[in-house]
Amino acid sequence: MPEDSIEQINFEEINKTAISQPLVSHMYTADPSAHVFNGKIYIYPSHDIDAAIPFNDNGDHFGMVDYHVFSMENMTSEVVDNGVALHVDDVAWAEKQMWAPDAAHKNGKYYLYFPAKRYDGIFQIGVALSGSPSGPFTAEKEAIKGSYSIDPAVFEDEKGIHYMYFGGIWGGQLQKYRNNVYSHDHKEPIGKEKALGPIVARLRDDMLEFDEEPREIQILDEKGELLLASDNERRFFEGPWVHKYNGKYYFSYSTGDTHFICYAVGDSPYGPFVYQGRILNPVVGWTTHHSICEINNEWYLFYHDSSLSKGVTHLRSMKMTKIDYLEDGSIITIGPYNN
Ligand code: FUB
Repeated sequence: MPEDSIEQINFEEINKTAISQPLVSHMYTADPSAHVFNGKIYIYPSHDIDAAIPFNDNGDHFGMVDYHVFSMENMTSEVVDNGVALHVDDVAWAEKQMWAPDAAHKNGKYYLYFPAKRYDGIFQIGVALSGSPSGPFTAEKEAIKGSYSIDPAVFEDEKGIHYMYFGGIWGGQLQKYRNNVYSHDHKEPIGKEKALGPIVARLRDDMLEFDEEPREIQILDEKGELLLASDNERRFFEGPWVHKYNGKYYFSYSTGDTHFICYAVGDSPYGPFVYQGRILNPVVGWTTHHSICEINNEWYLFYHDSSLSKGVTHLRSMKMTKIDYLEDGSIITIGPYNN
């Protein structure tokens, strides 16, 4: 959403028609990754602040410095803020911009995965450990070897194998990589060039490193062709997430500059995934970012918007709403303001 359209929005009307309200209002939270651990709901969002950094296409104004973990006994109970779970000052390799995190659980340990900028301005993904899902977490000394870009999302399959999905273009720097190698000269593909895909890598058994070379995921159109760079209403921008429903892998993501959450479906955690449609129409604020979580046999979308801050793009609030599937497995598109 262009910044200059903010004044046109009637926030009272928006709030009246919104399908859900912020989960918390004592602080700004975004990019919520939700999980059920030991029968309880845990949400791992970004913690938005006003870092007084001017807006730009690199997203430098998203100057977050720490994470809080939120928990809920069930879908209707109070949302508990468990305090600071990890601060950038306690991460040796990271300088700034603690962006969208995710978490995983294995063998009684909890792992917080997070992107941050190193001192040379390059994004990498780190991991921090805790004995509790709500933290506090202790970060590993180095970022995950071979990781790059932003927005880690970890999916666990039925065999207990974990896969990390990551990547985001523009400020997320994915366009600077080809075959996992950085070059300042690489640019975002344009026009009829193939769009860049998100990246996936299986995690090692100890959850601290990749167990294989990261590989690029293919998102195909209905004819089996890779989505093109010019197809910006469908191509991957950032915010990957994977869930499994009725035996199929659902890969969902943000289209960035066109502000949709879309999804594509495949038969393997590595894809290819075939584009299916939109899950969420644009929200107030430029970014859109989500997670999908099954809770008591129902499926929920966790997402954010900037309505509480009256449209300030980097001051967002996490929300949740139910997802409905049709019999053929397609997801009914959600209009965040009943639109
Ligand atoms: O929160 C910072 C960035 O904004 C995230 O990493 C992106 O997905 C977008 O939501």
